[in-house]
Amino acid sequence: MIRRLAALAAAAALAACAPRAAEAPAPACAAQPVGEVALPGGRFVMGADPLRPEEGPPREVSVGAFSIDRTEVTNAQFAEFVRATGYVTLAERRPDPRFYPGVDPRRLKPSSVVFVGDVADPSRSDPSRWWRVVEGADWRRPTGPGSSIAGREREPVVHVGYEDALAYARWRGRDLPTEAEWEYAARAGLAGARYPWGDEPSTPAAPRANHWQGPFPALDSGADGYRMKPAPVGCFPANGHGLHDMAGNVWEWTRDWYRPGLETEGENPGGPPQDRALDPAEPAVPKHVIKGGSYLCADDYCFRYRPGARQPGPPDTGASHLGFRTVRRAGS
Ligand SMILES: [Ca+2]
Repeated sequence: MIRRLAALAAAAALAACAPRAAEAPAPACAAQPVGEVALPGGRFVMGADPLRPEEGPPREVSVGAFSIDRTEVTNAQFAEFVRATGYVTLAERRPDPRFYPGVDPRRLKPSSVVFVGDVADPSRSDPSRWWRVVEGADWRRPTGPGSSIAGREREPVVHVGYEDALAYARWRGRDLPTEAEWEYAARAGLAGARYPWGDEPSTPAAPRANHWQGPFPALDSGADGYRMKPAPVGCFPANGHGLHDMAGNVWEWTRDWYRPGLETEGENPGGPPQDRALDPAEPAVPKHVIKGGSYLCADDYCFRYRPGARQPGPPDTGASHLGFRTVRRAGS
């Protein structure tokens, strides 16, 4: 629970019962893209044009050939995994008191971090106002008891911790991407571009990603068709590699350990070793890099639905805006 409560601070940077606002019609997305895309790999500039200190300095790295899922893993796909294996996610388990010294074991209950919103925090200084640790929230019950994923089978699975995502990937004979692989896939050859599709912003007339429109956390207008919620995967245009939702929708786990600044180098970089992982806001907890931003990213606050953006994710903590996709490396 300590980590989950502390995760609220990290979640703040990632991202209100906000007043109801007119919601644009959802973009047409009749057919769900499926399968994977084989990428040749190669050299590219990672962290190009950094807007925040942790995103740079830019550096040229190379990745080998790999395939990557066209979309984020969906609730339907994760349900198939659970049916086949009986897997129980971290959020569904009672946290082990050994890993939470100093916490009353009676407080350690299955739970996850849910965005609940707040309209009354103009300073945006207290993320606990719009995030809650909700007992009983998990991938099947995204907002807690009483909620369900019925009718949301095509949405990305959320409330999955790092080991949950990795277990799914292993079941499919695959892996989670390294940060370099993920960013190479997201940039799709557009060197230095701000977004996976280029430099022009997404607009309500031609939305390119599911993010937050309006002042955060007071009002998401939903001008992209999805107000304060994930979209079904593949509803927004693919990038040049045929990959959907590499910006926005939900954050995605990567294998790399997080440090505040790029240190990846050379060929097939995998980030620093675990003992060098560092989130300055919570130095005692090694965290993984998460990429891509989410439906909560607003231009006036988070603005991290960009390939170069990165955040630390506590491995034991899922959230209502965090999912993943998988890769398979050539020869593996
Ligand atoms: Ca949206």
